[in-house]
Amino acid sequence: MAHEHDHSHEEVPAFALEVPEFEFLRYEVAEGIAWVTFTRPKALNALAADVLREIAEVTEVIAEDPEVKVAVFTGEGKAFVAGADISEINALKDVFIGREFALAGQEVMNHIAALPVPTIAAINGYALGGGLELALACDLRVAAKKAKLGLPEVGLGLIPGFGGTQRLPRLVGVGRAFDLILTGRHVPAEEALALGLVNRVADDAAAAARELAQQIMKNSPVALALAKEAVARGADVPLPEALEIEADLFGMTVTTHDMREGTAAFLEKRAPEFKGE
Ligand code: DAK
Repeated sequence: MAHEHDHSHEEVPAFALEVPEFEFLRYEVAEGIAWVTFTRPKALNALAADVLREIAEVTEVIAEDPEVKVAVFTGEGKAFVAGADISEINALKDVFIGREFALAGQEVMNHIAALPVPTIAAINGYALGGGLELALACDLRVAAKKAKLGLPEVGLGLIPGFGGTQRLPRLVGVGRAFDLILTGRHVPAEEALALGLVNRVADDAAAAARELAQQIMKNSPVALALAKEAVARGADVPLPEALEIEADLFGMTVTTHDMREGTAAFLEKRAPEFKGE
């Protein structure tokens, strides 16, 4: 069930969400899952500046949409996203503009990472350069068997600039990150699974992402948001401070309706009905 984009009616219900028109992606919400599909398959969904702008916009829509419980990013055609747009990068000359370019891209990836709902990259095909960096900004990654993942920037005389040199070692460890970043090779899905770079490999990435989202959505939405916050904030600070963050957020769970309901349902041997409160 997609959101209606019809703005022609005078009377818009108070709860209706204003969804902007997108040119390079499709936004749909069905059964609690927001699907963001990149729709520029002729350019292998490369992240031109206009595409990055739309991704930033769609993260705002997702964050404000109360119907969304999980967000999935995926691509049309044979690529998830084949990187930043090489033709735009080729025109860059100035060191400061280059830096601004990286900061702008990083900010978009940060918007994805900061989404309050769990996020999944359904990697349907090539996830290279900026495409892999986008997938790394998601909480979970599922890859189609035929997918290829990599950071080929050094082969272009570049380095990853949308978070790849930082998020990849945090996810898979420095040694494995060096392998990918220094060779620039395309890693097949099965190897990506062994490296811990993806969480699942399946014939159909979107179907696997839906299944994963459905498992996640059985749980308390409040607990999911707090768990995500604990992992995200804890990852950037020393362990003693990280454990304090965990304790603070744990403390918040005990005041929620969802915790009363989840624990009561267990004791009463029934399925919980979470309200997300
Ligand atoms: N950008 C622009 N166009 C792209 C593209 C890309 N990243 N990737 C593919 N395309 C275009 C191709 O040019 C081709 O266009 P036409 O010739 O049809 O007009 C079309 O998409 C189909 O691609 P191919 O014909 O190449 O398709 P194949 O199946 O033969 O090959 C491939 C698929 C994925 C192996 C190949 O397309 C490929 O190697 N693509 C480039 C992958 C890549 O190197 N990606 C990393 C880009 S670097 C920075 C910050 C961040 C970054 C850079 C700088 N600064 C701060 C400065 C991040 C950089 C990157 O992401």
